[in-house]
Amino acid sequence: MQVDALIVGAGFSGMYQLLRLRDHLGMKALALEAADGVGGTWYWNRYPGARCDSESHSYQYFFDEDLVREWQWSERYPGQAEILRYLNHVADRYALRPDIRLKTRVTAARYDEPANRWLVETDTGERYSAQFLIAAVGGLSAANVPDIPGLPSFSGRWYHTGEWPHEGVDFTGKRVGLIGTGSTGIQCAPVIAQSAAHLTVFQRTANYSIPARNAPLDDAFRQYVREHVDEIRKVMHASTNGHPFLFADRSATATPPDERDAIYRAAWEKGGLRFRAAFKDLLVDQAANDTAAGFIKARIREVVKDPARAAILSDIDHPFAAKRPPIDTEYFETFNRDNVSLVDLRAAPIVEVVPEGIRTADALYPLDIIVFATGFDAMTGAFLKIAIEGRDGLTLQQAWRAGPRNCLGLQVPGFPNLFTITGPGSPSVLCNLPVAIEQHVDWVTDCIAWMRERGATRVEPAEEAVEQWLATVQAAADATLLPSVPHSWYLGANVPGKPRIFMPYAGGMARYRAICDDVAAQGYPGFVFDAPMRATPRETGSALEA
Ligand code: N01
Repeated sequence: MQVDALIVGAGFSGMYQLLRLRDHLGMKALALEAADGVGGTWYWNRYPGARCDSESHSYQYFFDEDLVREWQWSERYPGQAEILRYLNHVADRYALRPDIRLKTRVTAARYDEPANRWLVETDTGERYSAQFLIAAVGGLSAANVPDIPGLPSFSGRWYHTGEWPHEGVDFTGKRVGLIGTGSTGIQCAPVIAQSAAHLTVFQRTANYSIPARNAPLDDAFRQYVREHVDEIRKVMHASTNGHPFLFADRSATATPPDERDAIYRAAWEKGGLRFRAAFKDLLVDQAANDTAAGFIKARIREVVKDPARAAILSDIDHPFAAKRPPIDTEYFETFNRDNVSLVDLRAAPIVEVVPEGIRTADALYPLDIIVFATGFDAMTGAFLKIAIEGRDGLTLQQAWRAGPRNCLGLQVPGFPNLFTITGPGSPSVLCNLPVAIEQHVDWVTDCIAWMRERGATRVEPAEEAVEQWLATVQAAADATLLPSVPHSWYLGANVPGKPRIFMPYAGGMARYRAICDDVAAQGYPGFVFDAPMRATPRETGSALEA
């Protein structure tokens, strides 16, 4: 089947890309989706307690103000089922379903240079040909199950949170082992503990978490959102992480300790990711960060009654928010329950899984169910799972062997007319994702429209621009504490053999948007087209610098 544009994925990004290309540019566009429903992340991540850490009024599309006004979120943070309902509503409201093929996994895509088309293969045997290929596959969609010896021998059941069974898992009367204390493990532990006979949490790296303070939304707040759509959007676009609040313009180190403590206490009571915005220097100054870290560790020790457990949970080895900061509902309180135990894997690592359960260096833990909340082959995994072959037989695996290389996180050299939505090298996972997604999709759509107006049929980034952008991404990371955590998935450290490169652009969403806007306004310097409108090298230099 021949189309103008083929989109891989029908989550937040794939659906919006389909809408923009089809309805705004009049292109024949088609989205291929492996699942048997739309929703991407929210289709797959059905684990107990799955909920978004972004506030619901900001975790939605903003391209259509009517859509914002008509959808009613029920809670401060939307749960998985509600987000999936929302995305299905979007699919229906904009009549996207006729142009989405479900249960169709893209397995391979090869660029045919003479024809200037992408030839795409799927697991259903169907073949597609498209001028543009848009990978809207998500940065956190390739599940990472650690290669623990003996796992196949386990006599119970095991599950990864990102591939959760649709029928759910009944923990009643079961001994459950949970591996992983990232955002996901911290969300699901309290919920599993409510129904399991016993929950054993296997902690490798202790983690910070801020109380989410989730609550039902009242009519007054919903009314406020309906009346302030434009203002809310403006704040999200001006903010570092795409959230509907700005970082306070004050320094933690310059604030007197009593005053600082009162600010932290208020932020703790308010809850959520807003805590991180209490001071402007938490992520750039170790001394400032220490004040936040100290405050949170003291709260953990206050909440957790058993001093030995409190010590293990608060023995955190990295700066606050230098790994993705989780938010929770009664996570630390869960360790006060009689049916919950905590295993410190730093003291005694997992050795193997045996038929009866998990054996660490010093004990055997009998289990009926193991839950892996062990994260994802983040940012690159989902792209690399597809056998993508660009010009001259270059595969994406080869091109990214030493780490992802691209320009603006949007285009890879040697892969003409391939666009990656929220790819590595863009703010992506550091941003409230719908904001990052809308910005990328709009940029791609505008670029294609610009090409069509000028008769260009092919675009890819110049090597020089890619080098410059990689340097910009590295410099942005180096200006923060983020690359200082050796075991962070932002660096690819959670997947054995993965190159250690800081992957997301850490210069902030607002700055990134300005760079992308500048590139577009200058006629796409750094990108090479097959029509005579190439930008000058001088322009190339200015637009992509940090
Ligand atoms: O995954 P993670 P996640 N043995 O990689 C541990 C998004 N998200 O699914 O830190 C023992 O952060 C690992 O330990 P360590 C969000 O962007 C969004 O929790 O590597 N432990 C860590 O504790 C988030 O950041 C929402 O030492 C092992 C955990 O598993 C991203 O998803 C909600 C291990 C993995 O933590 C990923 O979060 C939830 C092993 N072999 C999540 N291997 C929203 O709000 C790994 N671990 C939208």
